[in-house]
Amino acid sequence: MKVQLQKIVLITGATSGIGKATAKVFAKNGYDIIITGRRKERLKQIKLRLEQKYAIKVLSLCFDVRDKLAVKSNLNNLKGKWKNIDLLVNNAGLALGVDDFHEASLEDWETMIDTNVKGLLYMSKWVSNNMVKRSNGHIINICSTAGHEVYPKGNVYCASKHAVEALTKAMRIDLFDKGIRVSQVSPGAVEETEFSLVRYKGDAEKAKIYEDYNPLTSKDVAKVIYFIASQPKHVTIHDIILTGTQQANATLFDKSGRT
Ligand code: NDP
Ligand code: 8X3
Repeated sequence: MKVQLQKIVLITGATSGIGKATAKVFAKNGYDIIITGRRKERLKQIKLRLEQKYAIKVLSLCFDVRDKLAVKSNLNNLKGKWKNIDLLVNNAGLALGVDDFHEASLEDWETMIDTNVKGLLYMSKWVSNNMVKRSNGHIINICSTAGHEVYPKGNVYCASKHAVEALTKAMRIDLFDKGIRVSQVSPGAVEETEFSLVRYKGDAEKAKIYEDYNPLTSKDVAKVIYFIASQPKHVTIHDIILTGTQQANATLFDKSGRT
């Protein structure tokens, strides 16, 4: 069967890390893409670079996925071909803090839940509505090994990713008979991202967590997302769990040095 490529891809959180690498892979493969994030200048630069290098079209939308009304109005205001999103990559997300449960900050918890869970819900609700009308579409959620296992001091980040895992399944069972595929990818530790710097709130020393083992790179994950998206329409990949070879699960690392 001929592989059916989607035409319009929307990637949330494309200003850095996995989202940015994913935008590049899709651009390289000829897709027109919508990139989102809160940092306007970065979005502008990425749009310029991808359009020049790959001769594709990029639409950049600057909004916070936690802002329900901003999500709705940005999606409702899409014009022409951009209205018909064929692939939504729900990537925007973050961890904040590495704290024992009783000491963690309520504000950090709320930010993680609002971004990783509610932001994903807002995006998916409005995009899937349009997909159902066209009986076509694919949603790929970025989960984590933290969506399958919990680890010490990971409490609410792990819970938010367990929610993503549940929502991927819930969305699939409600959407599969309407022609919509729902998948997820669950990476372990990934470098070439701002994940650790964000988690440690800008403390570059604490954020150096990848020095004594080889984690995944953002490109490794982007390639897997592309693989999931480029399967023929009759194939749905439910989840791909991947880690660097020096990581065995959410807690077990070989930190004897980079191989
Ligand atoms: P980065 O910090 O590099 O990227 C996060 C992206 O999300 C940025 O583009 C950021 O854009 C965007 N973002 C964060 N909050 C918001 C918000 N409120 N509204 C809109 N955009 C937002 O980290 P990663 O690339 O690592 O993270 C991407 C996803 O991958 C996350 O869901 C993360 O949980 C997941 N993940 C990461 C792993 C890792 O080890 N790095 C492993 C497994 C999963 P901006 O700041 O411009 O808004
Ligand atoms: C990010 C990977 O191990 O920090 O989801 O939870 S980890």
